[in-house]
Amino acid sequence: MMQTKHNWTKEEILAIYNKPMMELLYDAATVHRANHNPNQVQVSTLLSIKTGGCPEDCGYCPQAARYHTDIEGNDLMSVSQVKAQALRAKSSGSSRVCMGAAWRNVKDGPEFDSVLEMVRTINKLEMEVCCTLGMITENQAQRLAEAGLYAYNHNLDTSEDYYKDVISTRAFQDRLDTIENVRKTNVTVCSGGIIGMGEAVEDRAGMLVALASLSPQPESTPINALVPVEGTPLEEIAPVSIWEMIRMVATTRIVLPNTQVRLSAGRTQMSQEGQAMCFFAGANSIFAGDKLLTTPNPDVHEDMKLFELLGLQPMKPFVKKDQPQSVEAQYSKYKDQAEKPKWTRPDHKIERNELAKAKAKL
Ligand code: SAM
Ligand code: DTB
Ligand code: SF4
Repeated sequence: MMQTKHNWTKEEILAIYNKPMMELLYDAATVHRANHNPNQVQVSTLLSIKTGGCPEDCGYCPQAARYHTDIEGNDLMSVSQVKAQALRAKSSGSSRVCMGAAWRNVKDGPEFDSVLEMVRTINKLEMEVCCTLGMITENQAQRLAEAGLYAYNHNLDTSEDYYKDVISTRAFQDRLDTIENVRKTNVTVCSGGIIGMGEAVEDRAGMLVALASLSPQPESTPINALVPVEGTPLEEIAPVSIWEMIRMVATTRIVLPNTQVRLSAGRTQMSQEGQAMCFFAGANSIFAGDKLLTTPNPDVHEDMKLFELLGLQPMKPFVKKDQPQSVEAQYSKYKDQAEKPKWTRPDHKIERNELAKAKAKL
């Protein structure tokens, strides 16, 4: 097996990203075939277990309380609701459920205990369980691992430089710290980002430099195209072209050869042909189901028709890594620590975020 390279420079990555398209596709497909079965695609279903009302100011996000968007907020779902949704996802061909909460960070207490129970419940359905709950401490990561969590999603989202133009309520380093906490457990890391937020191509390369330097590299990497939502600071940004998405997927595949590259938000804007090019370029996972967290996603039957057309098969769960054991709550060796983690709050001002916040108050 080829040794994974962790010390990519921005220039090296830009040189790949900017290759003539046919060469880029050929190179990416070659790396893909050397490391994965090109006819298998992993299918995940997203479940927003707690929607809206988030205290953060992420410029892309419809769930930030400070912006006025049309989404309907919800308190934490119950374990039985989550189980019913997971069963639906399983019957439609998903091998993984990813539970998202609009939290800045996890707080120990009854809500986190309930999330741990959701993790045990889905793991018992023989599905991979992923959570994306914001920043977490090492103790919280250990508790999720003990409950049977398979993956934790925490995106770097963009380059360290551009991060400061998108989010003012936490720092890029906070993201890296959470990923490091997850790495101290046997939970796999899912981390990627968004393109089409007005960043330069250099920022896309910068994000890949940071992801590639993680050791080990993330086991999965979502590539989202911004879904511009009315009321958010990025509402008016023009959508990225499919060619940029293909270049980003291909470059990610080359720089992170072993990761599952997930075609994430933005698929409703992509043609079947465009998505097929992304699969050829090395994407081997999708989010399925008619909703992402709050925004629309292609119909699952349409996705399955596309799979059939292309001869793609949904991947079975636990192909890459064995199913974790779930320890029941009463046998847990970890306790609430009522920790006060030192997550930063840089609180610098981002003009477009301030404007969107002011508009929401009118
Ligand atoms: N609150 C947690 C956090 O931020 O890590 C978890 C949920 S958050 C919604 C998960 C990811 O969704 C973000 O990191 C971002 O990559 C993606 N996301 C949010 N809004 C998006 C949008 N409008 N378009 C594309 N991706 C988006
Ligand atoms: C990821 O990278 N994309 C997903 C998942 N991880 C949590 C979320 C996409 C959200 C798109 C906007 C929305 O539906 O609210
Ligand atoms: Fe909150 Fe996550 Fe949305 Fe940021 S991306 S506002 S942290 S839910």
